[in-house]
Amino acid sequence: MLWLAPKRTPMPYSRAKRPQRETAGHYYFKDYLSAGARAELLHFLTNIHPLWEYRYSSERPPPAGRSQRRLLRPVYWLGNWQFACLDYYRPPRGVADRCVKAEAFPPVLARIVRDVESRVAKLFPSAQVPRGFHLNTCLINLYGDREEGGRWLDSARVGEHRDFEPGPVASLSIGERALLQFVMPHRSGERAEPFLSQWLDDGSLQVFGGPLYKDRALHRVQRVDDRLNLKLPPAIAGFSTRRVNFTFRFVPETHVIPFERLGAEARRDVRGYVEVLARHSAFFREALARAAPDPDA
Ligand SMILES: O=C(O)CCC(=O)C(=O)O
Repeated sequence: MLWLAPKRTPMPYSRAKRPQRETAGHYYFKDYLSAGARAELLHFLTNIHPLWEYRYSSERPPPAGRSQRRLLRPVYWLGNWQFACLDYYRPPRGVADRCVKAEAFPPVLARIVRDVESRVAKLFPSAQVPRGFHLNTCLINLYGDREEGGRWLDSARVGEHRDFEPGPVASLSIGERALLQFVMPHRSGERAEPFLSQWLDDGSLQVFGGPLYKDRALHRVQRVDDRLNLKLPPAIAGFSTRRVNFTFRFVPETHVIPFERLGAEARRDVRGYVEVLARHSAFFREALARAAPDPDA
């Protein structure tokens, strides 16, 4: 019997043309992490206390048309903390009161960052690496299932977005593999076909930058495998982690501000989070001690 392939309906591509697969600007190193570094990272993770932030401040109403929600996953930041309620770092306009000075990288991450920076210097033309480039920011994303009303729901994904920090970004993965996709900007509600899909394996390093991957394209985490029954550290009430991703980014130091020097409104927005962090962190305890007390407390 003749088997006919089903007729394909053409994808409704948006205004932005989908590029052919282009690798300049995207680099993947499958077995990057040594067993020793992996063990050190897992040990480091057992001692952090991530926050499960809300998207907007509880001090101010969400912008028109938006509603308050918790992020899909708990996070921890090193170098500087970009609180969701301060709307992250968005140069050129969104730079003030966005990046709050945070703890330094532990030795294992400092070593990795030195190596990644030397790879970046070799992989990217200097025009794509900003002056003073230094991966001084690390976002630790925890992927897994969250408990809601007695049920466990898979929330291991990230919607399409761009990382606005200037220059290349690098990401290191531990645990179950994740499918990361790059898509071109498109009309909202339209399903965008990826022009590059990359499985991010346990122990892998991905680096991307340049005009296509960093400036024009969006990326998303489409899904995370669930095959190995992993429960990665740290222990978090109501959350079970099967993948951890560390992304390294560059924020110019002039835009990183200590908690105590935040504007009054931003300080009010994040004070509760800093108080929670201070329960386990001398760094944030000292930041709180230097800040003027909350006048309403
Ligand atoms: O988890 C990943 O691999 C990507 C995370 C990501 O897209 C981000 O932190 O901006």
